[in-house]
Amino acid sequence: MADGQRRLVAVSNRVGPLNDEGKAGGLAVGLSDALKRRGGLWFGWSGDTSEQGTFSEAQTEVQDSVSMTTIDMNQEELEGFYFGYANRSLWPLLHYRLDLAQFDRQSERVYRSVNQRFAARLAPLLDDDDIVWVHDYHFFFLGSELRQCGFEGRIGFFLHIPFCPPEIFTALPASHDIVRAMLAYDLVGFQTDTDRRNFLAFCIRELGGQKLSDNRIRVGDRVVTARVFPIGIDAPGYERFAVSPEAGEHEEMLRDIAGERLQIVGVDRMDYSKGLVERFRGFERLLEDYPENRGNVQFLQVAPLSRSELGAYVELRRELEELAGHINGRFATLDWTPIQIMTRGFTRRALAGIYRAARVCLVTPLRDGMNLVAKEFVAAQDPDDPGVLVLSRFAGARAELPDALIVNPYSTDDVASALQRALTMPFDERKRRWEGMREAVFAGTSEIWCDTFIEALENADASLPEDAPQ
Ligand code: GDG
Repeated sequence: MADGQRRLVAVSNRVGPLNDEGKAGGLAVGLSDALKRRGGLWFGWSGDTSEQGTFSEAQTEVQDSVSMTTIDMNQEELEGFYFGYANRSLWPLLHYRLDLAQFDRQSERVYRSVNQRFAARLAPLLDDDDIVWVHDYHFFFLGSELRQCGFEGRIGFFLHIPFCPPEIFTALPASHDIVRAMLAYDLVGFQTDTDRRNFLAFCIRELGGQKLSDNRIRVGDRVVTARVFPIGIDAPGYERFAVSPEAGEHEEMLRDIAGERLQIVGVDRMDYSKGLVERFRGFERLLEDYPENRGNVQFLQVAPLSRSELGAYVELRRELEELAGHINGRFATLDWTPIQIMTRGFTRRALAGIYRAARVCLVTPLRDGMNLVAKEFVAAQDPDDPGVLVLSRFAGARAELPDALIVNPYSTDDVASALQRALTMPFDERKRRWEGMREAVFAGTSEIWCDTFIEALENADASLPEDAPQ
C-alpha cells in the first residue's frame, strides 16, 4: 500500500488469482489488476466446501502486498447462495431473463444468511479508516450487514452485471429489501448509465425516493450516490501479452491452419447471456446468404464451461454442440470445417494470440454488464493488420466503442450482414475503426476504473441536505 493511502478491502465471491493465469471470469481480471497495484485485503469464498461452511477457520495467503483471506461454505450454503439465489434468481433476472429466473424462499433465506455471516467474519478484520469495496450481485446485503456489525467507515458497491428495469426487477420477491440494502452503501457503481438509471427509477417509483442531484438519491433518511464506472482492462499489459512468445505460438498455429481463410473468433464463458446460439445462427445465415464465404472463412468459438451444475447451462451446451454439428454437416467439405467450438480454457496469453490471429471477433451478448473480451480483442491487435470487432448493442462496452460494427444480436440477418461487412472491410476503414477503439480502451483502463471508484467513494457525501424534511 502506498504511503498515506487508506487500506483497500475488496470483497467478492471468488478471491484471486493474482497471477496472469486465472480462470475465465471478468470480475477476477479487473479486480486483481486493481489490487496488485494498490495492495490491501481481498476477502471472499475459498472455492471449497467444508462441513463448518462460513464458520470455518479463515485462510490467509499473502502475495506481494495483497492478503487474500477466504472462508469456506458448506454444501447447503453453496446450493442456496451460489447456485440457487445468485445464479438461478439474480443472474437471469438482472440480465432481463425473467423467463429463466426461479425464485424460492429457501435459497433467499440462505443468501441472506451467507451475506450476514460473511459480514460477521469480515468485521473484526476491519479498521475504521479502511475503504471497503464490495463486488457484485452475490453481496447486495453485505454493506447493511457490516453496518449492523458496527462498521462506520466507507463502503462502496460495484455491480459488474446489468441492473434491469424496475418492471422486471419487481418480479423478485425480495426486490424492495435488496434495493433498500443497497442504500446502506455510500456509493453504488454501475457499468453503464442505463443500469444507473434503472436503479434510480426503482428507488423513485418503488421506494418513494427523491433525486437530490443527478447522482444522489434520498430514500427516507438515507442518501446514496449512484455513478457510472465502466470497467476496463490493463491495456498496456494486454498489449504486451499479445506479443509474448506463448501468444505468438498460438497466433502462428491458427494462421497456419487458416491459410488463406479469414479467421472469425468468439471467446465467452458458456453462458446464455452471451448470445451464442443467436451468433451461431448468424454465422449460418452468412454462409447461406453470402456463399462466397464458403470455404473461405472459419469460425472458432472458445467457450469454457461455466456453472455446469445448473440445468440451463447443460441445456445451452447441448444446443450449441448440436447447432455447430448441424452447420458443419450442412456446409463442410472434405478440406473445410466451418465452425469449431472448444469448451476447454486457454491461458490468457494464448487467448491474446488467438485474438491477434483473427480478422473478426464476434461479441454478441443479449445483455452484458461490460464485456472485457471486446476490449482485450482490441488491445491484442497488430497495428499493421488490425481485425474488426462486431459488437452487440446490448453490451455495456458499446458506449465506449462506437467504432465497432454495432449489431442487434437477436437479428440473424443483422449479424450475418455485419459479419459480411467486417470480412470485406477495406484496410483503411479497418485501421481507422481500430485506432478509435484502441484509444478508448487505453483511455478507460482497469487502473482508471479502480482509482476513480475509490476517489468517488472517499468523497461520496451521504449527508442529508439541510432543508430536508425529517
Ligand atoms: C462479468 C460481467 C463484465 C474467457 N475465456 C477464457 C478466459 N476468458 C476471460 C476473458 C475475459 C473474461 O474471461 C470474461 O470477461 P467478460 O467481461 O467478457 O465476461 P464475464 O465473465 O461474464 O464478466 C461482464 C465483467 O464481469 C467485469 O466487470 O465485463 O459484463 O458479466 O477476461 O479473457 N480466460 C482464460 N481462459 C479462457 O479460456 N484464462
